Amino acid sequence: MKVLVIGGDGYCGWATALYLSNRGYEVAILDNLIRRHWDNELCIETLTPIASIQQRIQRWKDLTGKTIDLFIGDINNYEFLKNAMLRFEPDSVVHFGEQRSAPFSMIDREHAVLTQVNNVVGTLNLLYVMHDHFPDCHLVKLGTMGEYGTPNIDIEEGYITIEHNGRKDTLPYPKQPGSFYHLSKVHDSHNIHFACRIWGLRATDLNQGVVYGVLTDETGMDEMLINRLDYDGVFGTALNRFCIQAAIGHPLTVYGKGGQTRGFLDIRDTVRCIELAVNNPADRGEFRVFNQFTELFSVGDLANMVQKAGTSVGLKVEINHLENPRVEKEEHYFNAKNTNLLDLGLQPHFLSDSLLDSLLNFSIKYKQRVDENQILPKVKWKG
Ligand code: NAD
Ligand code: USQ
Repeated sequence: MKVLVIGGDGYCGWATALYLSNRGYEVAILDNLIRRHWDNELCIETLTPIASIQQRIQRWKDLTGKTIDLFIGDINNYEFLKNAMLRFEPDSVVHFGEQRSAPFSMIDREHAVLTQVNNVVGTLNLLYVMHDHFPDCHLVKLGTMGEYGTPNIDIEEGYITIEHNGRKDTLPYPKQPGSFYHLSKVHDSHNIHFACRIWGLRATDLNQGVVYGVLTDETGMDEMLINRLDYDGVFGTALNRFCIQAAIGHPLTVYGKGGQTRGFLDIRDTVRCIELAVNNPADRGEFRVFNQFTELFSVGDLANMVQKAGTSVGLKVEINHLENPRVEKEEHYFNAKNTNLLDLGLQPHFLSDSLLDSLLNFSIKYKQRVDENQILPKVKWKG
């Protein structure tokens, strides 16, 4: 099966491209390398030293004999996207290629507009290429758990059945996202759902939780294949940041009370979930939604777990409660369903088993690369 990985130079995309290639899929990566450019603009760097995409792909070929095709360009450029798709002729497109940081989208008007145009227009272009040239291709789109926000009722997988004034219907689950970035994902979901309804496309929206970890079987094969690991206040995510903070002796940066609860998953489960979605395509006209996370934690729980793991390897880990730069509930109900991927055969990795190996030890290994000035959050939701 031919799988095009859009955003394949990024954190989730690179791990996924190698995993699928290793499992015998014919893989191509499409990426405009804009993430590397944004890092340069913000003067930030991944903790791990990543090679260029060309070097990465060459080393993969040298090690395994497997070829990954490369298309460098922007999916906001319709002609480029169409031509790349026509050349590769994918059976499935896995779409990771978006601006994915909530703080980045909240820097100012320009970054909010950039985020929404990049994400919404890119996805819309993809829907049109599929409609015009690949109506049978399966779109596996990375959405986010944050589309739902933190409602005071259980979160279903995409849809909810509602009874109202004596009538009943199953409707898209209400969305209350917490940033212009998370909103871009909601807009994408609506556009994809609409394209499935009117054109009969097939799509799976993977509402992924926060991903942690850096090691997969493939990226661990060689230093040149190493994945990125962001720890800065813009692109770094909660648990990855806490481990790196623990490694350098920086107090853990819990925002506010720390009761913010989210879904989390190991990057080794991200790649497996993608494979499960690709292998079990949605039907024609179906807009399928899976909640892609394995465990729920509050950020306060995470800080305590990192403190405990750090102490076990001789680190002195302090926890700080900073004034919250975001506008979000800090204590709330959160109970989300995640049975669809488990039913397809996902066997989760659990954080309690992998915190040290997959994350803390990596953080310790590369800690001399940390720029401490990039740790505290600088972007505030209220401007
Ligand atoms: P990333 O920034 O590491 O990778 C995204 C890649 O997409 C980058 O290589 C970037 O250059 C590319 N890209 C962006 N816009 C593009 C465009 N217009 N044309 C071509 N390429 C483009 O991000 P990530 O952490 O790997 O996230 C991948 C996807 O998964 C995103 O859609 C994100 O919203 C989603 N997601 C990520 C997480 C997480 O914790 N990292 C959690 C849930 C969902
Ligand atoms: N947080 C802290 N301290 C930190 C960093 C974050 O307390 O140092 C808190 C935030 O306030 C928030 C929670 O941790 O309540 C999650 O923040 P995050 O930065 O780890 O994740 P988020 O902004 O939600 O975004 C990340 C990815 C995004 C993905 C999303 C999945 O960057 O691409 O869509 O996780 S989810 O959160 O499920 O929507």
